[in-house]
Amino acid sequence: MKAFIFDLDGVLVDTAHYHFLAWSEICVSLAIPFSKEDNEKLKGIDRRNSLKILLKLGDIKLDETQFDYWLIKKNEIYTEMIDKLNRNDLFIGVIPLFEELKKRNIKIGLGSASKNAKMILKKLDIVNYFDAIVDGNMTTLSKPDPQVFLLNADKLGVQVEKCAVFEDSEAGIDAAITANMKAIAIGNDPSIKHADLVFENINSVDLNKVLSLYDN
Ligand code: B16
Ligand code: MG
Repeated sequence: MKAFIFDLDGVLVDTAHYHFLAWSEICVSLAIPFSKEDNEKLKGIDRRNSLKILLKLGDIKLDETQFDYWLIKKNEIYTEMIDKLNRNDLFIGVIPLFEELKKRNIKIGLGSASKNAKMILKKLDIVNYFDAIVDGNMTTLSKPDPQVFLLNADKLGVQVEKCAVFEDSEAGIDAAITANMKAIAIGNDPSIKHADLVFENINSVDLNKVLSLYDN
């Protein structure tokens, strides 16, 4: 039994861009200099830890109440931005790949750091494709810790060596490697080049190349 576990933001849908825009607004309010390069360090990192990274960047200290205020604010901005998300926003190639995996009896998992993952899957109308969903509400440790993927393998009942993880973030690729799973990078950022395979986007995934990573 094999399983392919997909990250959500930046792999199946371009919500990574909205995370960037929402954090940019927060950074303007807090006068933190924030670039696209800085944003790479936030990909795959949960909300709390993302804010911690940004505060360090701006050398800012907040008390707990202020910290929670900006967390809530960021999520309000982000969820408003993705309010109109629908099936057309899926990256090209997602549905054909999922259909092919179903045909081949390869299980499909979702491994996302996002607490909004289920809501997004519903908007995209793809919930039914997944054999197991693990999101930021079910984990206590953020990527690069492998918890999100290990929990997924457990739910799927598939051995870690038989799982391939599709990720756009350095933290996610590192998590997959630590989990002893096959690490498939999606995108062209230099920080994910150390994956077992790299594809520019989900539409260019070569299934035979991924399957050639398996012994059988
Ligand atoms: P939320 P993924 C991650 O999702 C994003 O890459 C990351 O930028 C975001 O901070 C994190 O989810 C938490 O998201 O604020 O919606 O709970 O890439 O692991 O699917
Ligand atoms: Mg991602």
